[in-house]
Amino acid sequence: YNGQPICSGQTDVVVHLFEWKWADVASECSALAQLGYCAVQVSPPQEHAVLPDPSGGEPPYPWWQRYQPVSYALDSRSGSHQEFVNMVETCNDVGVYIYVDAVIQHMTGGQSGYGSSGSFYDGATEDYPGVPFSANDFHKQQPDECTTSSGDIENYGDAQQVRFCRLVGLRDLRTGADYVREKVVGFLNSMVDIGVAGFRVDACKHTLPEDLEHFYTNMHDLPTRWFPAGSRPYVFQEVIYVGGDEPIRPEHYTHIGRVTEFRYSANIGNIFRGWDGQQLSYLENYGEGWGFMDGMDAVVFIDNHDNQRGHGPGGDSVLTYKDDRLYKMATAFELAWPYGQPRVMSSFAFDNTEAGPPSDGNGNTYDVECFNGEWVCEHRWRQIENMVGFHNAALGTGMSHWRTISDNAIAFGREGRAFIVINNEGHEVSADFETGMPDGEYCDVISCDGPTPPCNSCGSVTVSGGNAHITVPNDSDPVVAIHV
Ligand code: AAO
Repeated sequence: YNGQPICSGQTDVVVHLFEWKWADVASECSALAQLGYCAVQVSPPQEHAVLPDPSGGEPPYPWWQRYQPVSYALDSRSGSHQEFVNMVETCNDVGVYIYVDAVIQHMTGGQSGYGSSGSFYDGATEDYPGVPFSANDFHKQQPDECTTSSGDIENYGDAQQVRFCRLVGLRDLRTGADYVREKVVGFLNSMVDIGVAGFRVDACKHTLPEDLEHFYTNMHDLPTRWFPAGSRPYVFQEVIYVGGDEPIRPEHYTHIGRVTEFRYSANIGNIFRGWDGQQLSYLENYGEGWGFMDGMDAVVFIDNHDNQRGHGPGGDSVLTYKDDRLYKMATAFELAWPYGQPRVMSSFAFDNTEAGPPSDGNGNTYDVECFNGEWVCEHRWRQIENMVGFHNAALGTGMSHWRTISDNAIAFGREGRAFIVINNEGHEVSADFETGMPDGEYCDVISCDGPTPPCNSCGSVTVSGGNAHITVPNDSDPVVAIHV
C-alpha cells in the first residue's frame, strides 16, 4: 500500500469540518483551495440513528448519533444523497478532496427507531432492514467470538473482547463474513464512485486488520474524471493509543494504511501547558524520537472531535479552541514541524460535551456562519490558515537550524524554505538567529495577512547573510513565522 495522501498540488493538510452540512462544505471548498488545504474530513454520511430523547439525561440529537449507522443510504443530518454528490463534485472540481468518516465496524446501540432516512431498525434484535442486516450478521456471545457476560468490551487488555464484543453497546458486525464484507465494500464503493478520495476509518482497533484489508483492496479505483487512472482511495485509520500496555496497537495497522497518532495529541497539550514536567525544548525530536510511529504512517492533530470533549482518551491536557492562545501556538508547531500528515480541527462551540451542532429544536443543523459564537472555524483563524501556507511552502524538506533559546522558547527552520520562533516563556524573547533563508524581507504570517511585503502594520523579518534579528513579544500570539 502507498501511504501518500490524495491531494492536488503541493499540500497534505486535512481539515475536519465537524458536523458541517454538505451544502456548507461545498461553499467552503474554493476558500480551502485558496488557503492550500488538501482535503476535508466530513462527518459520517450514512443513515444514522435519530435520538430526540437519548437515555441518561443527555441533550436531544447528540453529535454522536451519527456514529450509529442504520443503513448505508447517504442521507444524514448533513444532507441528502444529492447534496452529498454536489459537495463531492464541487470540491473535486477545485482540487479539494473529500475524506469520509467511515463507520463500518458496528451499527446502533440497543434501542429501536427510525433512522435519518426513515428506515426502521431494532438494535435489540439486530434487525436493520435498510441494509439489510439481521442477527446472523453480528458477533455473538460464544467461545470463538465475544466472551464477556455483558456482551460489551470490558477490558482493553483482552484483544478477543476488543475485536468481538460491543464497543459501548454498539451492535458489532461480523466483518469476517462474506455477506457483511460485500455490504461494507458496496457502501465504500458507492462513495468512491461519486468521487470521494479517502476515508478516515472509525474504530479500527475493534476490527481485525485482515478484514479492513479486505475492504481496502476491494475498493474501486478513483474515478478518472478527477484522478489519474489507477489511483487508489486514501485510507487513514482511527486506532487510539496514548500509553499503557494494550495488546492492540497502532503499529498493527500501518501496513494497510495510515493511523491517527494519539500520542502526539496527548503529549502536545502537556508540553504547551507545561504540565507533567514538559517544556517546549523537548519538541526537538517530536515524533519517532518520542516513540511515536513512523511519521510516514501517522496522521497528527492537536485535538479531535472526541478528545476535545472528553470522549475517548485524553483529559484536561488536550488543547482546544477554548484555550485559544496555546491552541494557536500548538497548531503553528504542528503545521511547521515535519512529522505526520497534519489535520486541523474545525469545531462548533459547546458547553455540554454531548450536545449536537447548532440546530433548531428538531435537530436540523443550522447553516454555518463562521465566528458567530456557534461555529468556531479554527481553520479560518488567520494564525492557523496562514500556517497552512507555511506548511505547504516547506513540504518535502526536513527540519533545520534548531535552536533552544530557553526551556520554553524554541526556533527552527525548514532548509531555507521557512523559519519559525515560538515563545511560551511568559516574557518577550529577542535574539539573533541563523535562519538558512534566502536574504530579503518577509512578512510574519502570524500577524500579517500573507507572506509577501509590504508588511503593513504587522511583523516583518529581514534576513541578511541568512541571519535575522527576531523579537517575539509576550502577547496573544507569541509566534513569528516566515516562509518563501
Ligand atoms: C453512545 C453513548 C454510549 C452508548 C452508545 C450505544 O455515549 O453511552 O452506550 O452510544 O448506545 C461516539 C461517542 C460514543 C457514542 C458513540 C455511538 O464517543 O459516546 O456512544 O459515538 O453513538 C474507544 C474506541 C474508539 C472510539 C472511542 C470513543 O476504540 O474507536 O472509544 N472512537 C470512535 C469515534 C467516536 C465514536 C465511535 C468510535 C463509535 O471517534 O466518536 O463514539 O463509532 C481506551 C482505548 C480506546 C477507547 C477508549 C474509550 O483509551 O484505548 O481504544 O476508545 O478507551 O474510552 C487512557 C488510556 C487510553 C484509554 C483511555 C480511556 O487515556 O491510555 O488508551 O484512558 O479513557
